[in-house]
Amino acid sequence: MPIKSTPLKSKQRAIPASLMRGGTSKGLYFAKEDLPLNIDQRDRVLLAAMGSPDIRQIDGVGGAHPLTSKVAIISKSDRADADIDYLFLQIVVDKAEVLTTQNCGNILAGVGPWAIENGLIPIAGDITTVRIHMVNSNALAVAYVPTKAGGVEYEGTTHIDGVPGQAAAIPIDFLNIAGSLCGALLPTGQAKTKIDGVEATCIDNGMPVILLRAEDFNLTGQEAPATLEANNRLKQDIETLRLQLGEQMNLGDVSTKTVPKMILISKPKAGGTIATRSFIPHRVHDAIGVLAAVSVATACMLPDSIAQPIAQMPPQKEDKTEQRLEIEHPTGSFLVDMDIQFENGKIDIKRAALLRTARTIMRGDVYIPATIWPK
Ligand code: NQM
Repeated sequence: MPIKSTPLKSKQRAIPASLMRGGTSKGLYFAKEDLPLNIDQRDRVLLAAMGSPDIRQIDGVGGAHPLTSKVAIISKSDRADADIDYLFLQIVVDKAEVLTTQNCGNILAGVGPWAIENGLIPIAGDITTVRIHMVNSNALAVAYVPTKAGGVEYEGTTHIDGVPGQAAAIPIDFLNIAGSLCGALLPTGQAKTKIDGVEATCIDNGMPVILLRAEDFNLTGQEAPATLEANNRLKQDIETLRLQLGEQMNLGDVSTKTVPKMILISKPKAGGTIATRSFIPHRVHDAIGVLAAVSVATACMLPDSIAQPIAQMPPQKEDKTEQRLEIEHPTGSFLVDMDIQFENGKIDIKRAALLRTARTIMRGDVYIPATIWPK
């Protein structure tokens, strides 16, 4: 006999939520009004929903990895230039910490579909445009969500590396993301910074990242994430540089922050622009973050960065302003369209655009013990 869905007579607290894949990440998406207003209480609720702190997140829906322990909180925006506000929260797997410093461009990919499916944005033809205010970095993104047959269309023919199969493309444009958290595109004031005898490029075009040459650490740059994660000496050296450069990037003490990300760069091996291995900042990404890829692509175009001599730049497109850069990562590559103009020594970033896919996996209530947020 089929099991009928009946209201749960539970003493737990039920909170409406969707479990979604956004790009190569996964997490819970909430309406702001469904969570406590008080931030400490909100964070306790999110930790319980995900099952943190616990390396297996066994008592919650978190996937025991930073890329699957993420939350989006969404509401209507009061801004004239945005339809919705999106706050990203990283739920630390093994610590009782909820971090809001960084933004996440992968979870962002699910925000437009969620806003449409939950009635915040009306469908507007075959493609519904959603203007998103990214609260963490106070920057704007525009997502073009396929909505052909009166609902969000998830099936399609776009493959993104790091996700099996194909899905409907969600093109995303980023508008004013330079200096998103550091206040400047080149927060150390230069495209190349020397520290402890190593040259680095510190850049923030949507995500603060520090680029380092893989060869400076006696690596090829093609190592598997697990090999890099097992190299304790390397992780220590990279963290020492991160703590020092984090201060220089106007991020203060970054010992408990997830930014800046540390990215080892090397010559491309698969016909792309540059090869990467990203520490985010302690686990190694199986692919690369969206805004991290935009920051790397930007560095490849900057004279004097350590990335430019390594990058194999693609030919310019016909309109002569935009270039498509292919950022290689452990499970494939990531395409970023960049339009950067240089005038009188000034860098003018006109546009960064890319494609993601997303999918609603489950929708309903996530349950937490009532003692955490009494009814
Ligand atoms: O850089 C992982 C991810 C991210 C962040 C991380 C991201 C971005 O892959 O915009 O998407 O760097 O922590 O989801």
